[in-house]
Amino acid sequence: MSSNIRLLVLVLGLAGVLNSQQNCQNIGDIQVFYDPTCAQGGPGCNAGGQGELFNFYPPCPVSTTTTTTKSTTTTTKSGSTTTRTTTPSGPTTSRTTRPTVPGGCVTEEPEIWENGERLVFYDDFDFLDFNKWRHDLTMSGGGNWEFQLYHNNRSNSFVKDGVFHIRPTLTEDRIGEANLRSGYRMDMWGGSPADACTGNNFYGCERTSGAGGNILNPIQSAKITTSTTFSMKYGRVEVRAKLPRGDWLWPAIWMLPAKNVYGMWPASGEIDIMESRGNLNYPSSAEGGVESFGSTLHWGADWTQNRFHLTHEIYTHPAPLSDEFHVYGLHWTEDRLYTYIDDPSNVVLDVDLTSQNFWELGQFSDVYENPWEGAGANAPFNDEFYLIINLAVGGTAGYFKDGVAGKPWTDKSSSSANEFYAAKNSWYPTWNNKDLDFEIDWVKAWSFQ
Ligand SMILES: [Ca+2]
Repeated sequence: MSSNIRLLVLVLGLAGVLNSQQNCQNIGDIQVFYDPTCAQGGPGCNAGGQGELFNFYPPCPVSTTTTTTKSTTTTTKSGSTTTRTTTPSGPTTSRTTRPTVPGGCVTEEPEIWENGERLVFYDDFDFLDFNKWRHDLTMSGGGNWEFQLYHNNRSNSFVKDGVFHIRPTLTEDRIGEANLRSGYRMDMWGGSPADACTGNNFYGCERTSGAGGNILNPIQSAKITTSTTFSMKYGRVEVRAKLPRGDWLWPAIWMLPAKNVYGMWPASGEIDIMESRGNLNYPSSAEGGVESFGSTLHWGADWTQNRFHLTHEIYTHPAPLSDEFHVYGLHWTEDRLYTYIDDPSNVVLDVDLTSQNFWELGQFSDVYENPWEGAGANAPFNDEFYLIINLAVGGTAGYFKDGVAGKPWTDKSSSSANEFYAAKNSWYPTWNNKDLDFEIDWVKAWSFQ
């Protein structure tokens, strides 16, 4: 498996080198091919990187082959994509072709099967791959008036030694405390597509410190998503991660609907694989701190009617989840959705998607329309969702409960961020530890077909 992935990465990397006109590099012993049917670009480099003018490209793909080891095979075609499925699922190999070069040359992405499941997304974080992830850029606070802003900055999101880190920092360290407090206009609108603010709700793209008496978002952090690159319907997700330790940190691994086919949140659902509190001493009666995490489905006929408490479970570990890496998993079929830690047998949240539909489960008032009318018992969890990894701080939606563990702000206050920041001496020292970062070793997703 891993060698195939490395090969794919190698070929993609090679294409980048060979298509460059200016940055010829010595590519050593890597074999390259001259293929006139693929030659579309300008002058490239020769194999030794000496700068002679030839167009070298990775080899055109070899012929498509499909191997199945079980006898019952069905074939479906959709456009140029051919998929062969063995029933029941067993070790199979199939390939998908797609044109990538004008003129008909195609490249193949080998399909990788593991235990009868097809790998559809994989990132080992050898580098921060912007073809897989995009950063949110916003001060909107997740709709919860959380205290962080999200931006695309290697101080807050970076790869080191094959591990992706999200590290919270103080905004005052970038703009100064006086600017944090008053008269400083933070503009995240951006000037190009890659810079563009991703969330303007709740004044997410532009704020001025001191307006309304509030400081700017006092924390800088990061949120990455596959919203524009990858989504999936049914399958399995695993994320190997080490949770952050520090008061009022709120790390999460979750999924949102790619298309909102049943309407706005939470009508189209939300799948929270893992969310946790970074506090070391947070009472279990309030669902625990860094030794615990929650798995939750959010769904409802209206944002005021979110019935998440009916599909919510807490897992508590014998030790802080910041001490070691663990695998946080989701197994999602048409009939059942469950989350787990480390092994699929360690089930956390388990939701039967067949016994009743979510309209019945939620017992909604007739005041509301059923957004899932005629859509199947598992709606809204029957469409594409994309992946999200983020580290939030604080907020006023009740995730951190008023009066618990010395929480220095109240949710109903009109200046909760000020209250949080005024108590910096109580929480910032807890961030001064080697486990502050939210660390992700890898992310994998499989399809069952
Ligand atoms: Ca890794």
